[in-house]
This record gives sequence, structure tokens and C-alpha cells, in this order.
Amino acid sequence: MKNITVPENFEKRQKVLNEDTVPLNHHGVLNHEVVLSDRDDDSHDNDVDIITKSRPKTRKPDLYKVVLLNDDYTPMDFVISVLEHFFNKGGEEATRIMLEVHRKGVGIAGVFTYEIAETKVGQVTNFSRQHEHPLQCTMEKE
Ligand code: TYC
Repeated sequence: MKNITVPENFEKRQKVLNEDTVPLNHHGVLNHEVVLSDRDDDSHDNDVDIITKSRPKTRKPDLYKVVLLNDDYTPMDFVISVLEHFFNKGGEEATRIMLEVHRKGVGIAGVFTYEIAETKVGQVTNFSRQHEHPLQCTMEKE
């Protein structure tokens, strides 16, 4: 950030925003606000607010379920292959999830952060269309 020269007649007041009430941005970063105000001016009308510092704050990322939906046409073996290839499931677990989707209409293939879930949905959808199967794969916030 550009250095700012603070004039002599300005006092520097640092105000740390309340960590419990101020939302973190989507990188989990909490900003510190520094207010520069003219000492002679009690109304603070000409206060200049600049952000001088930020510090990363660890936060658990939001998680998303990647779900498979049942249909009448996609072969069972194809769904098992999808679960093995894109979701790193072993044969037994892949078969269990496929049968759950087949019986109940929906099942969880895996749980991921937003961008990974989005990538999996795209990969499964592309792969299914390339093989001309109508398999539906979507994501839901946990
Ligand atoms: N119902 C399909 C069939 O009988 C199998 C299937 C399972 C399809 C899971 C989609 O997500 C799915 N061939």
C-alpha cells in the first residue's frame, strides 16, 4: 500500500472493529480500520478513513455436498465408475452409494469446499454427456 504522510495537526486513532460483529470477507480476512481526524474538530466531519492493515484470520471453509440424482437410463456400472474415478471411492463403497441413489433418488458422492465441489460437478456432467448418459450431479451447501 502507498505510504500516506500524516499532517502534524492530525491525531491518529486506531479503531479495531469488533471481531464478533464484523463479518470476515470470503478469504477470512478481518480488516483493521484507522481513522485520521483533525484534533481541533470535534465533529470529525473531515475524518479520513483508510485501511492500513489486514491480518488473516483462520476460519473453517464453507462445505458443499456433491450429490448424484437417480434416473432411469444411466447404467449402474457407469455410476459406480464415476464414484471410483472422480470421488476416489473403492468398489464396495461406490456400489453402496450408487444403490442408495437408485433406491432413494439422491445420494452424497462427497463433501468439498466450493471450488472443488464446482469442479467435480463439471467433470461428472461432462463425462456423462460425453457418454450420452443423463446422470445429474449437483452441489448443495452443507
Ligand atoms: N436407476 C439407474 C438404473 O436402474 C441407476 C442409477 C443409479 C442411475 C444412480 C443414476 O445416480 C444414479 N440403471
